[in-house]
Amino acid sequence: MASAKDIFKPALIVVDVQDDFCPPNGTLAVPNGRAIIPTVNHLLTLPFAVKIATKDWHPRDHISFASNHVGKRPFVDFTTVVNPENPEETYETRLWPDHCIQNTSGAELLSELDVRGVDLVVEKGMRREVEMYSAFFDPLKSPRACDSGLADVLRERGVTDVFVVGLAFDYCVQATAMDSKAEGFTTCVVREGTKAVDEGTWGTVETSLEDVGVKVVGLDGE
Ligand code: VGL
Ligand code: ZN
Repeated sequence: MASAKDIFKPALIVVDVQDDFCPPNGTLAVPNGRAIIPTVNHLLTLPFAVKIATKDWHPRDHISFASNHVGKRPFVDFTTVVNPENPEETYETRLWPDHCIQNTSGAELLSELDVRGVDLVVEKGMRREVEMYSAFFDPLKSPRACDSGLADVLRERGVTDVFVVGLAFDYCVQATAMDSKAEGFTTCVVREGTKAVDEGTWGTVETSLEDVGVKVVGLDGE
């Protein structure tokens, strides 16, 4: 007899497969970002209980853009963010070139992405004053500034397992997979379906994912 333990209801989360994250024209192009497309489109044909695409969706004055800070350079400098509700809580966030500005062409999902398979698009990063790599929550702890509602969507649909792909492995994919696991979903990142901003950090990122119980698996399951 089937028990609750046998239930397997997988969800697919396709993180930030947007023009600005892809060569050749993306303002924050992830090296070889387009190489993930065949894998992602293949996964989008499979019978997941729900398939979600996320979009980084920033206002023009977003805190993560180096251009909004005098004398700061993208990819190199960081800025400190203070939690207005809890001034003791701060975090450092890396500064980026302007990217994924709401309603610009760079913020669109890649035209090669087979969006017919996508059930729901989740936007994130709309609040000017907080960085939000994860598709679930911003990094502030008390109180959180943003909850995209994604965890509730997955729970409402009875999802047990979450498969994460997209861009970039070392930022939004990692943060999304970690929050997914912390929300109680069995979570895997599919290796062929993601690329890193900094390929050199792959091993460190994989170790930090595995330390919290997120598996990084190949399409062959290994
Ligand atoms: C991302 C940097 C800034 C990502 C988003 O999607 O990984 N990285 N914003
Ligand atoms: Zn961003």
